[in-house]
Amino acid sequence: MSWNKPMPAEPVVAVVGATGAVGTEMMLVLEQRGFPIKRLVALSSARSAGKTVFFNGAPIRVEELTAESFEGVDLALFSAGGSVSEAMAGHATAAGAVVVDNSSAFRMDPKVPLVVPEVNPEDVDAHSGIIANPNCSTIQMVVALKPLHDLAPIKRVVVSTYQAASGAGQAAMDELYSQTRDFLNDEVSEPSAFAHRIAFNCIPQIDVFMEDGSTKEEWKMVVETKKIMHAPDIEIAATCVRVPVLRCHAESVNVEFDSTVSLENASAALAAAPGLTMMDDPSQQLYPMPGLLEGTDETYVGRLRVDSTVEHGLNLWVVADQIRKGAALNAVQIAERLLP
Ligand code: L14
Repeated sequence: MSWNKPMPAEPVVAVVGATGAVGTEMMLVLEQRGFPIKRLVALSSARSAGKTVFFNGAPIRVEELTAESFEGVDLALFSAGGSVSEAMAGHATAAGAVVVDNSSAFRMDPKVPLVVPEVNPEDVDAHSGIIANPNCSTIQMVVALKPLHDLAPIKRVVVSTYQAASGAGQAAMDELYSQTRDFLNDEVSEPSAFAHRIAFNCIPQIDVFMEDGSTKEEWKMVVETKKIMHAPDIEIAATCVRVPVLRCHAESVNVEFDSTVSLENASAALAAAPGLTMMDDPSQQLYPMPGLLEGTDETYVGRLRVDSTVEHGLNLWVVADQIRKGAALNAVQIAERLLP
């Protein structure tokens, strides 16, 4: 089954999870990019219903999300966690809304396109009501891998992530702040958003553990990258680590190609790639840093160099804002592809 209801030029847009870190950013990105909107519907759990959010300067009362919330809605941006998406996305599509879902609920469903507009924009066209927004760490990695893979097929990737608190939501960002303050005051505060103290620490666990000893976040980077890049043969080894940074993820990425890729060609291809900015000048100590790129829209690459320990290898360092390109911006870019 494919989707044959045309998207109006000025859709009615619902944001599910409108009071969360990503939902708030989604509304900001819609506003900043001048997305044509007839009416914005802000939806949340009962806990946050009744709050006021602002869109284009106008106050909007947040409504409680129910199965009936999608009447008259053309486009629904979901960012309220996997279980909410599982329970409610079907009600949205049944009401005629196209869903762009930021959770991991549908990403690996073969009927659901998983899209990074710089990499596989055409996959949007085959949707049957739901389009999935990839995991944040995957998004920024494939933005950088795609132009390289177009130069010579990538055989293997070894990635280690340095992930910001924001991936775990606003409460996790708040915990990083308050715990840091407590730590400096010699006070011990109990962790709640993370399994362990995040202030002055790194935690090598994001999401739950799988049977093979990897975490689900690591598994997502593997399977999602293959799906987005249409490259089932790329081998990927991932280690995902939470670091005490607010909202940009960084990644050390080691890439092994089938054949030679010169540093010059790689650098030129990355510099020309959409959504990507090279920030790479060792003589000026210039490279992207997660603490200094908050609020930006690009994926930044630096530290590009040859890995001479393998036949055709490169190393790079990739940084992007997790709430923007890693979530809200990518979702809105997908939504833009749906407009007539
Ligand atoms: O799969 O805790 O969208 O940083 C994004 C961030 C899951 C966990 C996803 C985190 C996630 C996550």
